[in-house]
Amino acid sequence: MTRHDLLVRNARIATMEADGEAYGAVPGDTVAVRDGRVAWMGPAERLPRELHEVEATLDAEGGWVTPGLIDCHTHIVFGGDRAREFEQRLGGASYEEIARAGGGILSTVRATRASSDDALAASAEARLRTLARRGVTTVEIKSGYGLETQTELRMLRVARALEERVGVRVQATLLGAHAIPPEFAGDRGGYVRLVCEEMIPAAAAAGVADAVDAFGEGIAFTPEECARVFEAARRRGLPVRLHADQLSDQGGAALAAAHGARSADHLEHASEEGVRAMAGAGTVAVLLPGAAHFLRDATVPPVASFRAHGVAIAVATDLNPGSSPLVDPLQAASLACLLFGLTPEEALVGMTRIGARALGLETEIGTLAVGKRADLAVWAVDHPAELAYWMGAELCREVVRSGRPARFSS
Ligand code: DI6
Ligand code: FE
Repeated sequence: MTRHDLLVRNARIATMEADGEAYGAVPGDTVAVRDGRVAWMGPAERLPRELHEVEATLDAEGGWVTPGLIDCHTHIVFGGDRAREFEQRLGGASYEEIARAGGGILSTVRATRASSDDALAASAEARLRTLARRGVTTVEIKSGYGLETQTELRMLRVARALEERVGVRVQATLLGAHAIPPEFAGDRGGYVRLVCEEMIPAAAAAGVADAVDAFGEGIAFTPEECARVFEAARRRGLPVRLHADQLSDQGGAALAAAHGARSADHLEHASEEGVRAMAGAGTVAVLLPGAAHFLRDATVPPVASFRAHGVAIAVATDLNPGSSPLVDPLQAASLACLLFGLTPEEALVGMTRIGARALGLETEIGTLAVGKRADLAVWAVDHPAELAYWMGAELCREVVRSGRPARFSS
């Protein structure tokens, strides 16, 4: 027996698998874990004999057990904050105006370049611990506030090291194409070449990136520039994703699909044609309602069209200092319902099963199924819809990662 064996008792079980009961609910009150993986689920009286001899048990006290939450789009590692810009925006300045005046992402770039690795790690760790306490067991973290090879790699290393420090599974994504840094103002082509010819190869050689992302936007990178970044990523065998059609329709959804992107993210302004292309390519739509809320943008992504064409929908926090300082996965689920019209079940499936797909991890995590990693969250709720219903409640009773309870008592 190893300490990765565990029995979760007195639980109600929402597997988040498709094609069954709502929330993938299954009968039974017990989840048995062997060697960090789900070995069996069902009623306690039918627990197979060989699974009885388990040292560790966890009493869910009648609450629901779900897969651990997956926050598949964050920018957790950064220096400083942008609270002053928040004041400016409330005074009437727009996000784009602040960005064009050299604030916005570039103000975080200045703060990040000036931060030590230890300072970056400490502030990111605090944010990640908050997410973890609130049920997150896997997080994707983007670079993108270095905009020079050395600092981008530094961010990716800090992100990866958080896996060990916090115990949350981390996927690191290179977002060198996030903004044009000041030293390349007037030489966009030169910066895109740096991303393609130096940054992506260096990140691939160092093995510090799981994927490559780009910010396709009027204030950021053109479709042609994003395409060049994607081609460089493909040459190094790295999967791609895109910040697409957030503030305007740039054809981002179709661009992401054409490059076989795992996901296109935001999509408030995505066209019908783009949605159809995503469906054809199997590209996941990652919705980020925290950004829409924080930027006070009432534009709603084409959710009915995603449903009609069978585009899978994920939901994430987009935790970042400028457009979504949201450190709460269930608030993201709640906002996805209230602002974008998702059902609570869609929002929670989007933070589990589909979040895993956006990261290419769907065979390992994202649902409760025999053989998958025993990453799970135990919730003090009577119905799974409560997870998207309460605003700001602390509902997570326990988190289990690969069969090990995390115990957040300290
Ligand atoms: N994700 C991003 O990368 C940008 N917007 C978004 O939703 C900007 C992040 C920032 O302002 O720092
Ligand atoms: Fe983002």
